[in-house]
Amino acid sequence: MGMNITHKIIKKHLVSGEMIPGQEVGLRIDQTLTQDATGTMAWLQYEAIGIGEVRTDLSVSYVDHNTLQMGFRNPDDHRYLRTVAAKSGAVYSPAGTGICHQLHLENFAKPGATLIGSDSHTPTAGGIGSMAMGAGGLSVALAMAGEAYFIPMPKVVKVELTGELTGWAQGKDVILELLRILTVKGGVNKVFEYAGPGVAALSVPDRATITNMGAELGATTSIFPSDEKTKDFLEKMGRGDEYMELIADADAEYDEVVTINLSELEPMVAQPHMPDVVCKVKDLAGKKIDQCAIGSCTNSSYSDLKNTAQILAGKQTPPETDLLISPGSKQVVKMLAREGLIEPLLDAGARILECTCGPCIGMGGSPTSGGVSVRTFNRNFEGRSGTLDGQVYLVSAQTAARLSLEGEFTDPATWGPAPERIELPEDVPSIRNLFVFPPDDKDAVEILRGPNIIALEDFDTLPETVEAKVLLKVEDNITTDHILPAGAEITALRSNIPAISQYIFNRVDEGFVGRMKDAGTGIILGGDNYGQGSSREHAALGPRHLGVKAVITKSLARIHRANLVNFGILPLLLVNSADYDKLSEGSGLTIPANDMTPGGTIDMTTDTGETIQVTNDLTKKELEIIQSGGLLNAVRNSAS
Ligand code: MIC
Ligand code: SF4
Repeated sequence: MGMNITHKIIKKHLVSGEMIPGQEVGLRIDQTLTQDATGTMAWLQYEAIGIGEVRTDLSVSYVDHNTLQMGFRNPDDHRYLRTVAAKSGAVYSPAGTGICHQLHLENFAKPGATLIGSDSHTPTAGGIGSMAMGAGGLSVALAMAGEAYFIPMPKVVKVELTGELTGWAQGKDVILELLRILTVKGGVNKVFEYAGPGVAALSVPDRATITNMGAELGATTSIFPSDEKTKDFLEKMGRGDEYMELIADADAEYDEVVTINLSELEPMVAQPHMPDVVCKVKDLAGKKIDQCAIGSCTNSSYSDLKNTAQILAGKQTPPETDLLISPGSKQVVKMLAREGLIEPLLDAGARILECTCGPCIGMGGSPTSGGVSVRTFNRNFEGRSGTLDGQVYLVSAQTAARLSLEGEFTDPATWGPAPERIELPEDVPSIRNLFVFPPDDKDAVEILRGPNIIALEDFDTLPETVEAKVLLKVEDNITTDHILPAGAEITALRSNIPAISQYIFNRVDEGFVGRMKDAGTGIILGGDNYGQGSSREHAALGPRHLGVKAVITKSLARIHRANLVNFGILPLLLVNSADYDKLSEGSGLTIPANDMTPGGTIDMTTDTGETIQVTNDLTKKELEIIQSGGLLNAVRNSAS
């Protein structure tokens, strides 16, 4: 029987387990990436493991999320990341060089390699045929130390692409269509593998947009074949020798199949406040637009911004509509500058920002009160823009550029001829000199810290019986942005768990932290798909610091579930979803934690004497990790 691409890569990297969907597999990891917002914790944990030099083929530490450097905390973080990378043999990418995923695609990602990153959009590198997954910082730290990465063996979904993109339809519209069909929880523990006659014409940046936003399906990752387009991209990036062909066998089997006819696609838009609330752009005609933002790891490539410049050339945005552009990398900016494409952007009224995440994570560029912001990003969760009642819509770069001129949503049928589909130039300029490669003499490097960089505390083992109250009850699809918001003020505290913990759930329920402090211990009750979105392990570390012992839900998102395990919080699943309604804030629960077995069911009792059954999907190893108080304790125990 033939193999699909996902199975080929997993087979080559398998260090434990069997490739049976749902069973735990351990994978050897070739490359890792970290970014500043999650990276300081990841690197502190890496130091705590005490391994010396990284044992991967390549580890890169990017600074792209918070580069505002307001006050000492943020620049101290950057200096720590630079020095710890040099000491540990990792490559460092300074603030402003570009967004981690765009830079990794251009400079380091390899077909057939495994990559994990402490950022949920690491699957961007799937556009070049890497098996690239988002992970918690501790999992990345362990991978840097040469340990395997453990995941439930995913199901493989074949996304059969037929036809060809026409008119204004772009790669972004492919993934928006998939989100419309499958929803934000449709991809948990699945890999989306793209195949079919429609693949050949899609450029690597278009493919990367699609695999990037596969994260919004909750997927383990998404991947494209490595073919002639990949070869051309790598050659133009000066990395032709890293090309290898990687295609599925003709008789490859898949667990599921979804078909999308590219010829039928038209410009799509995700409406507030979830990436799966998708409709056609034309359906919103007449809605006024206050702001357009072009950029982010989803849509900030040379082709996106060249098209933007072409669309804006000779025109100007109306005064009511702000236009912000954050290019994905300095390489993109160099290409635009060389071709005279910066001037039309400036003349149109665009504000060109640094090559960073910027407005995507609420680092400036927040919309006005209740303002409509049309963005080329991947997430439009409530409040993520920094404006709690901001109305964020997600579209392609070409759609955003066109709409920025109109100041309102209009029907694409009125937009005139679509911009050309852009190929990379033959002589792509290099920015390799901007990366800081590790020195030969690592002993001479001193790791520099700052007063806001606080080493991780030691956590207790799990009690035999958990007795605590439900101190927060939340609904379905709670994101890690709900659990711990981003933005400049809070993100500056990512290296200081006691300080950042004070913001846990503050936009959902301001009283939660106070209740946790009064009680000293507590339980969170969630609905379906709890913890979707970002990989930030602070959304588990913060609750752990406050004393949360268990998170009881109908279902959990993959990366957040792993983070709960890593920090010793019990992830329990209601056997009967209807029991969710029986519990409320203040319900007292007794959980016989010691009676738990992998996959087994236990009876919790409530303070009103009711019995509620909960189960778990933990492996033996994961259960042991939780019982020892988290993964760092478990690693230390096994070393002693
Ligand atoms: C995001 O897009 O939500 C982030 C900010 O990039 C996060 C990482 C973080 O919270 O630092 C992610 O996607 O994992
Ligand atoms: Fe940065 Fe936004 Fe991409 Fe996250 S989704 S890595 S914040 S650009």
